[in-house]
Amino acid sequence: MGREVTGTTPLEDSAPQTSTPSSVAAGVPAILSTMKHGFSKVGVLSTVKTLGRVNRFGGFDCPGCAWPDPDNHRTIAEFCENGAKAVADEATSKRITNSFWESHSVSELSIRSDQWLNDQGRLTSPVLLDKDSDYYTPVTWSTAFSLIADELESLSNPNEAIFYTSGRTSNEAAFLWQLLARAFGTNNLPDCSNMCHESSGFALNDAIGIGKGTVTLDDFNESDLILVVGQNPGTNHPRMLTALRDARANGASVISINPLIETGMKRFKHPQNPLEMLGSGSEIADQHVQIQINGDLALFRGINHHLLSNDDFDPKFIENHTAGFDEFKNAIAEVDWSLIEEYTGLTRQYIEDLAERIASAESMIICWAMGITQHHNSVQTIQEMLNTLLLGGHIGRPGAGVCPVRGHSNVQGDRTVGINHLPSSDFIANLYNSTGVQSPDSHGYDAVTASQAMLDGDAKVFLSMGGNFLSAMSDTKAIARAMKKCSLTACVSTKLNRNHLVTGERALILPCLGRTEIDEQDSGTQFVSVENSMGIVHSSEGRNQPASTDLLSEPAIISGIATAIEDRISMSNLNWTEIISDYDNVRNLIEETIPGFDDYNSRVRRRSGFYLPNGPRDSLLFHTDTGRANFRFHPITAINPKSGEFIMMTIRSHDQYNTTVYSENDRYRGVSKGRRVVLMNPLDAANLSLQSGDQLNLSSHFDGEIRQANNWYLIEYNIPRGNLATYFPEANELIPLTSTAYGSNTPTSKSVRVTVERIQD
Ligand SMILES: Nc1nc2c(c(=O)[nH]1)N[C@H]1C(S)=C(S)[C@@H](COP(=O)(O)OP(=O)(O)OC[C@H]3O[C@@H](n4cnc5c(=O)[nH]c(N)nc54)[C@H](O)[C@@H]3O)O[C@H]1N2
Ligand SMILES: Nc1nc2c(c(=O)[nH]1)N[C@H]1C(S)=C(S)[C@@H](COP(=O)(O)OP(=O)(O)OC[C@H]3O[C@@H](n4cnc5c(=O)[nH]c(N)nc54)[C@H](O)[C@@H]3O)O[C@H]1N2
Ligand SMILES: [Mo]
Repeated sequence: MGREVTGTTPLEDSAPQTSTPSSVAAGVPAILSTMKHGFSKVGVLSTVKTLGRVNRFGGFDCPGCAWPDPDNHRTIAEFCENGAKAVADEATSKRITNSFWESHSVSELSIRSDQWLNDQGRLTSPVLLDKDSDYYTPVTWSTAFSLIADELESLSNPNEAIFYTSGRTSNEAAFLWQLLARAFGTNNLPDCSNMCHESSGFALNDAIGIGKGTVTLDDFNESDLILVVGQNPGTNHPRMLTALRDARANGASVISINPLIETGMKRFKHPQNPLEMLGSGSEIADQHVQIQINGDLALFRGINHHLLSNDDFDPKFIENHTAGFDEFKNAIAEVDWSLIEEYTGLTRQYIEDLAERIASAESMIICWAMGITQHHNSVQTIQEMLNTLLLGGHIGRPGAGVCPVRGHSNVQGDRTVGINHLPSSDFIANLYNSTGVQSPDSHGYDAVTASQAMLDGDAKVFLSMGGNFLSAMSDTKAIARAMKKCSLTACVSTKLNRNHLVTGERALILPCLGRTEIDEQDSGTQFVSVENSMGIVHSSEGRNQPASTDLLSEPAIISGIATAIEDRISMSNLNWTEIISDYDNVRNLIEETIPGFDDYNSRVRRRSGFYLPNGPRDSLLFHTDTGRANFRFHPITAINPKSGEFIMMTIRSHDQYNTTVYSENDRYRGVSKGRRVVLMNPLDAANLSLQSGDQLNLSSHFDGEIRQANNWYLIEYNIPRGNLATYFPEANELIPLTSTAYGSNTPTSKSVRVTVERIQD
């Protein structure tokens, strides 16, 4: 029996419904939506119990996003609609049992929607898809581990194996995962941040010597001005709206810079505040800068030029803490305003007025997310925003700094503890001293180069710790070919996803415990730890009964694989079973390897955890080539559409978590009952004699190649002319694998050149 699978999402056969976008975020509809998702999946009583444990001291860390909790009052669990959905999705009472695998072939499953796949519930026991079979069948854990070990042993070189990580993985599991990869002999550790904030890490490391943000939550209360650039917190970081609301109440201004006027940036009603629920809510942004897609480098160049021309900068800070100022100043003494206006879609006057607002702020924070990191010039854009902060001395003082808002709840922690395809020599030496494992010093693959290696036959075993690489990566059809060329693909997962269906010759699904669940090991009940977007490390302990008695924890699965390999080849002198019998052992190894984790086991048991050291924030210390914060100059660029082309961004709807689709409802934007939609400016639509509801085919253009994806529904929407928006992951097949950001190699998910063609009915 062969398998017929494509990897792309199925077409939709009816037009979506549309309504006016909402004017206020959260409020009663958020509570109703939570109840609908929670009660239908988990049941009434369990929903209330489970939600009561999210982000409390002694409870588990919300798997929703990486936004931090207030340091001292985590006991009052803050209600968050989308956090609740993420929790309910894991705590669902539905199960995928052995009879499911008997009655559904892989070919049949592959034509189901992402929502349907996720709706089948939690995975409950390990299953194997054997050579030429179209059906997964149950296997024991020990068979699964030996099979992985057999495949790894048969490789001619350790670099033919890939160890992918997604950012829900705890510090403990992530540390062990990279230890396994390195003990086996490879740095092939691509991870979801390669598709996410890699551009931020790259730009910040080079400019300020740390790849993370420099603010704490308290800074929001002391800030004069907060820029939220390329980010939709109402959907993706809902608890950030509380911080923004409080900042406004304390006198800050908030400016949203975004091609869309996102509802969460308009007004917000806190669902736990009865007075707000009755009123019209609080205004969040006092200005919406409706910039064209990828115009941000040009915008900040215009701003910086204006600040310098008017001597609006902080000479003392620049003198004492920065390098490269004179070069930067000279390089931007003249700017081409017509180019800036063309790329931003804003007038010179408008940009100069904005610069004046920035000049008058005593303290400023710049927040950003995927709207900035997923373009060709992301690294350059981030460094230009940083130049704005450096000009005003907005680093390392209260109310000021950089705030790249992380996505997955522990993506920052995973990187901190060693998930990195480019390990530093210090890290390699420390790892050797603490574990005896000698990491190779050659660079491993990132997400893009790993895909190319699989396509070229240079990598043959793909192992993934969480995530859904197939659907999360760009160029879905290419990734599907890459997966199919592998001899083994094996995914450690909680829920069914498309990567389980587009596989190597053989495939394994290894079901694991989720954050919400009790983790018992030989020494007793364990907790894990995570790092949020502001560098605070804290514990997370599940309290629900596991979804099945056959689940293993992520650390136990890694230990199982490692032990099976050690049976065949000598890889390390580690006793993997002993290490995971008590996660304190893993934390001790982390403490010995990574600076900043002193007394890990005692400090992580403190109620609010502990802050990792942060040079720029703590003491204006910059571990850069110059020992100072670097001004960096880059020429203005933007993705230039050819005549007839649009620039398309691929974004998240309100009811999805990355590739996991909860429902076909994007409530704030007024789109429901369909996801295969294209948002287009009404004037552009009229120009092409199109209107809402029309069906379109989309073609993307890159390097002389054309990719086509058919049957999209047009929705006229308030978006700049020449720009389009579609949802991820449906549109990923249009994003070319080799179209990536300079420096960070992140797929350009927000800058896709496309043409549209109407389907005649
Ligand atoms: N509920 C929920 N929460 C999540 C996630 C989820 O899927 N669902 N995902 C998590 C993850 S992994 C991440 S990384 C974050 C993602 O969080 P976001 O970055 O907020 O997610 P996106 O939907 O990609 O939104 C990007 C925003 O950038 C804007 N944008 C696009 N292009 C440009 C541009 O060129 N310039 C500017 N200025 N703006 C632009 C879009 O209009 C959109 O508002 O959320 C995390 N939290
Ligand atoms: N076009 C486009 N593509 C994008 C983006 C975009 O904006 N546009 N965003 C990119 C970004 S920012 C990111 S971070 C990536 C996300 O890429 P990934 O992290 O690879 O994808 P997710 O959809 O978050 O992974 C979902 C799967 O994780 C598994 N899972 C959930 N919880 C757990 C757990 O606790 N343990 C384990 N082992 N597995 C678990 C479930 O099986 C679920 O099906 O996608 C990227 N892709
Ligand atoms: Mo992300």
